[in-house]
This record gives sequence, C-alpha cells and structure tokens, in this order.
Amino acid sequence: MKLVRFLMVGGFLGAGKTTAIARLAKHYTEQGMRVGIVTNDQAFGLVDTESLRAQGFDVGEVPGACFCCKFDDLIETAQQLDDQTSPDVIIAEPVGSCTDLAATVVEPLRHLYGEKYELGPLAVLLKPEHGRKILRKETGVGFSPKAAYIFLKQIEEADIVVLNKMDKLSEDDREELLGLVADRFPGKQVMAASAKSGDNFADLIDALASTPAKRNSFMDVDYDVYAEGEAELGWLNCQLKISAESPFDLDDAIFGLVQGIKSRLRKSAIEAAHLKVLGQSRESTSIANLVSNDADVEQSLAAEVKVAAADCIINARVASDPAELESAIRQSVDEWKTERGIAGEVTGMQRFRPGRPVPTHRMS
Ligand SMILES: Nc1nc2c(ncn2[C@@H]2O[C@H](COP(=O)(O)OP(=O)(O)OP(=O)(O)O)[C@@H](O)[C@H]2O)c(=O)[nH]1
Ligand SMILES: [Mg+2]
Repeated sequence: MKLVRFLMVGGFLGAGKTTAIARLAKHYTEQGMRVGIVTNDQAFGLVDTESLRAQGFDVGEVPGACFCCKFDDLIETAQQLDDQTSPDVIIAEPVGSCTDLAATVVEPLRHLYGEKYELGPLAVLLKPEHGRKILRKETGVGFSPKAAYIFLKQIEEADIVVLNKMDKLSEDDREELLGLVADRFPGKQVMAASAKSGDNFADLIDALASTPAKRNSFMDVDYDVYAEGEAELGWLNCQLKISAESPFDLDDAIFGLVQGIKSRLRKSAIEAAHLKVLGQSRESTSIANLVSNDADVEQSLAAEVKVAAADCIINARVASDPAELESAIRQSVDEWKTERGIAGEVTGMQRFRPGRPVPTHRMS
C-alpha cells in the first residue's frame, strides 16, 4: 500500500498556520505531488477552509472540536481525501488553542494507522505578536497565564519550532526570540521563516522531509489548566449576506469591517487572539485579519473586485465572554453597514467557550 506522508503544522491562533500550509501545498504540488489539506476548528463555517479552497486546494474539514477529541473524524476525513484525489501528502491544521498533539494525534496515528500514514515532524509556528510577551514573561499579555500555558506547551512538544513572520521582525527581535526559545527549550530545533514572503521557507521544507522516530515519552499536560486556558477564549463564527445598490470594493469593505471590530475590541480591552473576516462573491474571495490588539489589520487574500452582493464569514477568537463578543460584533456590523450604505443580515451565529478537551486516545 502507498504510504501517505502526514504533516501537521500547529501553533497559536493567528500564528500563520493556514498561510504556511498554503505555501507548503503549493510547493509540493509544483513538485508533482498531490496534496490534501485537513482544517479543524471548535466551530463550523471556517474561513480557513474557504480560503484554502479559494486558492485551489483539496480541503477536508473537521469541525466541532479539536483533532484530539475528533480523532476518528480526522481519519474519516483523510480517507475521504484519499478516495477523492489519492494525495501523496496530507497536511493537517489543528486548532490554534490545542496542544498535546504528539500524544493524542501524532503517535496514535503512527500506532494505529502506521501502515497507511508516514508521520513527518510536528512543526509548530511561533506567533511573534504574543510570543514575544509570553517568552519575556511580561505582564499584560492580553491573555491569562493559563492561555500562555497552552502557547508554551505547543512549543514544548514541537519537533520543529518556526519563528514565523520573520519578514516583519527586526534582526534584533529575531535573535532575541530565537534566544528565548533556546533558553527555555534547550536542544529544540528552531528556525525563523516567513510563511507570507517565503523567506527561509526552504529550510522548513527540508526539515519537514525528515521522519522522526516514534516518541517514547510525552510531555506532562495539566488538563485543568489547559481546559481553563482554552475556555477563557470566546469563540464566535457568524455568517452574513450583504448587498448594496451600487457595486463596492470588496477588499476595502472587508478590511473596514475588521478595523471597526478592532476599535470596538480595543475600547472594551478585549484582546484578539485572531479575528478573520472573509467576503466572497461568485468569482473572488477577500480576507482580512487581526492577530492582536496591537497589530495592524492585514489583508491576507485580495479579491480585487467590485461587487453588489457578497457572503461573509466572521471567525473571532478573543479573550472575552462570548455574549459580550457577540454584542461587539453585531454593533460593529450595524455601524459598518450604516457607514457604507450596505444592506444585509446575519444568517448564522455560533458563539461559545471551548469545552474541556477529552482526547479519543492519549499515549502514555
Ligand atoms: N507578515 C507576515 N504575516 C503573516 C505571515 N504568516 C501569516 N501572516 C499573517 O498572519 C495572519 C494570520 O495568518 P493565518 O495563516 O490565518 O494564521 P493561522 O495560524 O492559520 O490562524 P488560525 O487558524 O486562526 O489559528 C494573516 O493576516 C496572515 O497574512 C508571515 O510570515 N509574515
Ligand atoms: Mg488557520
């Protein structure tokens, strides 16, 4: 039976996983390989799935809980991709608030499905926006120490740590962050790269080509702290249908909506872990992101079209009560519609705090 290479790219919310996976998928495709991608989230209606599909990739989705709690769904989704396109490599993106993946996903996959999947190293992207503060042990990170615990556990279990977004870090910042990782996690393979610009990405591709030996020991994880850290994040997924009397610039509109939500979050001192908004017309997709309250709003996918109608998806993961988050989002949407002469309504709304992770398997 053909062995399918299975790669997982983890990292905190907004670290750049989807961007990195798109770049990896493009690279492998150009090398003549068939690629399948599996996205994952606590909620349904994922910007990432739409974003990767809009870029032409084959994507399966595991919604509703993290891979570790939906292990069988992950296997089923990988099998569906296999039936459809017989990929040579599957790249999985776990939820950005998830950790303990080596013990609950990677090794169970190797143990139970080793005749089908060849497991590559677990790569974890270090998000500089929050990582700098967490690694420096600063106060006022925007998250509680329990959420910071998850961030650090993700790095601890990585085979490869990638300090992502090096294109927007000064040389000094880069050296400092790499040093902080090396001090805290001695012996860890760590590199700087940019999923966006492609800088040093060849190093990551080389590192991902190795096949690590099976793990015989696993890090300790305090599931109470992990669950409480995750539950401090409010999760909101919402769908909108919008229209206007005359065509409007979709990129500008989506960017403006994220900016409006950002101001409201900042006013309420609610820290954004990752807020992403997608606007889609029949022919094009626009995505804008906010990865921290101190960061600028960014456009990660440009539609470059004027439209008179679009479907939008808002995915927000922020440090707040979900009801407060919903109210902030609804008010921002209303204000945005009024300012821009846009009509429309919210057609779907899901908001919650993630439940306690209960892995299907855990190697010990
Ligand atoms: N400057 C810069 N921005 C990046 C890089 N990688 C990702 N980004 C931006 O960071 C934001 C988040 O990127 P995503 O790829 O969506 O991050 P993610 O880890 O998949 O986020 P979640 O799935 O929500 O956890 C987007 O605005 C990206 O354009 C990078 O290397 N450099
Ligand atoms: Mg993503």
